[in-house]
Amino acid sequence: MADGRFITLEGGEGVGKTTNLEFVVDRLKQHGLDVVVTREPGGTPVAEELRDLLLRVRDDEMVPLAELLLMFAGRAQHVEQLVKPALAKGQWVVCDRFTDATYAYQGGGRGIDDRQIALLEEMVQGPLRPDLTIYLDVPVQIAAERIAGREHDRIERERVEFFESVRATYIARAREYSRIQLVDAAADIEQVQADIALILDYFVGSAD
Ligand code: Z5A
Repeated sequence: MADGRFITLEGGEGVGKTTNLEFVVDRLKQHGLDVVVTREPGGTPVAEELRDLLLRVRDDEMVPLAELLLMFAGRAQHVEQLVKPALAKGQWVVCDRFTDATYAYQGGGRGIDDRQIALLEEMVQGPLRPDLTIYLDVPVQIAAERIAGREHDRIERERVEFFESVRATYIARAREYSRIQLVDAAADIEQVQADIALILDYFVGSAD
């Protein structure tokens, strides 16, 4: 049986991950692939409960280390119960956010040292890393305008500087890791999806 592949979608809030997730899945299915769609935080019942805990707006402040550990607690459940078994069955796993988001939000945004994140990444994932990451890049102001009318969760209520640091971290990681493909997602949706299609078709072609 052919090995599965692990594809993640990343970006700040409002960049179009939800909008483009379905497009990614359909494109992979057109290639005849068996696709599983999931998300983080979340993806399994326990991890979805932790997601609720992480994103719910409350009066009591959550300290950055607690936020980091909860992200990885949910990831441990998700990786063991869903991601690894699906990959072992030869399925292609498409995940809305993964550990690059931890480096961007808890690292870039909250200021937690990358080495602490890397320790947890190793503990929870072992050698598992995404095979391909599509990073949707949109300037913070434009993304904020796109989701202006929505109710914001706990993390979405952060200041502009927080989201600028998140974006800068994603861009730096896209320069560092060749698996991370940056897409200009401020362009119109047809152009964004044409760019995503090119990346996916090339990736699928080279994965045979
Ligand atoms: N988080 C973390 O801190 N650490 C971690 O390790 C992980 C996550 C894994 C939940 O993520 C939060 O968890 C997130 C990071 C944190 N918090 N924040 N901020 P999420 O993925 O569930 O939530 P989100 O990032 O806030 O998703 P979102 O708000 O739903 O945004 P989106 O899915 O990227 O955007 P969208 O809903 O597809 O599009 C937004 C609007 O723009 C919509 O009206 C679209 O029609 C429109 N749109 C989309 N594309 C275009 C283009 N190209 N042009 C014009 N308009 C467009």
